[in-house]
Amino acid sequence: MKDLETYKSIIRPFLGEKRFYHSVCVSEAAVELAKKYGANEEKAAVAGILHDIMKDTPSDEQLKMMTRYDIILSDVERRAPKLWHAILGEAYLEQELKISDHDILDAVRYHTTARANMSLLEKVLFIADFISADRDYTGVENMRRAAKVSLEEAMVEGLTFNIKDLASGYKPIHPDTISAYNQVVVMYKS
Ligand code: DGI
Ligand code: FE
Ligand code: FE
Repeated sequence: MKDLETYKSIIRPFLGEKRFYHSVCVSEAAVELAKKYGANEEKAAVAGILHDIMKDTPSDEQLKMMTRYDIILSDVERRAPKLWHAILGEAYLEQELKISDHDILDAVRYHTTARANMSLLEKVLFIADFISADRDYTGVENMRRAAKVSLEEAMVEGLTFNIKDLASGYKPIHPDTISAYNQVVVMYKS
């Protein structure tokens, strides 16, 4: 694994100004959460800086790259282009950047949908993406409060926010998102 500054310069040409700044902010937020909740800080920083590496790549290019990496999309995934950057991101990091650390690869892969049985680092990145310094959506203060309470509280709030938002626009909800939601809600809210 290379150091954070090297990965910062690797992602720079892939991303616009705003997305690059977002990635730096998510990396910093992930380190803060890692410190608070005992995850590996170096892995949190790297996962944060790399998590959206494919986000500014045009959809048609993302599709071509996914074919190249033999990625087969489910029906829901095919209909939800916003999920592609996480799926493709993992493959790109593994195949091209030669990252072999599965904590980091999984954190990037599941940073958008989440899933059941997430690792500490997966949760840290998922939540860091919600509360990074560049975020200003309605409800961000509630998410920042929840992240101070516990990772589980933040997961419940984040997943509930996502599912409400998706359903209100009649968007398909990925089965991993539903599984993650059911698990945290059953464990921590009932
Ligand atoms: O890449 P970011 O914008 O930083 O954040 P992200 O990777 O969490 O992407 C958020 C987008 O992904 C947002 O527009 C909602 C969408 N999304 C998240 N979960 C699902 C989803 N879209 C669909 N269709 N289904 C999901 O389960
Ligand atoms: Fe993302
Ligand atoms: Fe992001």
